[in-house]
Amino acid sequence: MHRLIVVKLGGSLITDKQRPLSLRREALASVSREMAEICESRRLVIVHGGGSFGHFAVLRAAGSRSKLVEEVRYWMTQLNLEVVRTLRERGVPAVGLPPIALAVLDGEGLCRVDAELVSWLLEAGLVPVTHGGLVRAEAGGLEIVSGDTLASELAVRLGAEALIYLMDVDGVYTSDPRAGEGARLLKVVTPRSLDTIRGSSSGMDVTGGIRLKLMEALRAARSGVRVALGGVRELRAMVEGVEGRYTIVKP
Ligand code: ATP
Ligand code: IP8
Repeated sequence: MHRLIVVKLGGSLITDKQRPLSLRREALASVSREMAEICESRRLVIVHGGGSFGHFAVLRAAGSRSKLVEEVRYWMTQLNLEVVRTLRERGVPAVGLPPIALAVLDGEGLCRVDAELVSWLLEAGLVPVTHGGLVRAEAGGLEIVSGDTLASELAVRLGAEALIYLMDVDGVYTSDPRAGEGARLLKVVTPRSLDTIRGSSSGMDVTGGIRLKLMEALRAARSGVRVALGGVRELRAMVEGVEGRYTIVKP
């Protein structure tokens, strides 16, 4: 079997998280070209974030559970369709896969994915494209799960060669690189350095921003997956695991 890469396309990369419902079409097109290139040598699973669609939809629901389901399903489906369409235009055999059909939250609140379904799609030569959003909870009802969590769970369950978190910045910094001067790019993040990292997200965000991403990255790294976080420019280096300007996560 070909080696497998799981890529989380950050909502900060494919949308403008400062402005509701704003797609970054050029960024999405250029990342889709890179995805097509990865497909030439690897199997690929893509998870995208909510960006200014998902996080906006949650805010728009203003605390109503039924509105939350309605708004999040609608806007995340729209975003997923845009992502899948752009990938297909670049030659990637992308198949949208809503998280509600893929994952459940177990009794302990842990996210469990249907790895068999994803394996079947991969065997068929397809590229599953799921996203952060609503999943069923065993305790009842539907809950929001971040694409960061789905990506790490998929990478662990499918035994991925690498898990790559693509963002609109070059990796993890000592503090938010957009918030002012002085932020330094970290080459390596370990559990020990986690508490020294400052910052949250690039705009509207309800799932935990950079902190959740690092917790999920560490969880996958502990299971033996190679984990990198960075920008599109260094994607190939991250796929091959060679030196570059990005962050790696070590258990
Ligand atoms: P989504 O959750 O919508 O998929 P995402 O995964 O791309 O979005 P965010 O959760 O918004 O990403 O996190 C990335 C953003 O976090 C960057 O745009 C950056 O400005 C901001 N940020 C805050 N603190 C840091 C930090 N210490 N290092 C790197 N980025 C940081
Ligand atoms: O942006 C959350 O997924 P994330 C999706 O990957 C939402 O954290 C808020 C619907």
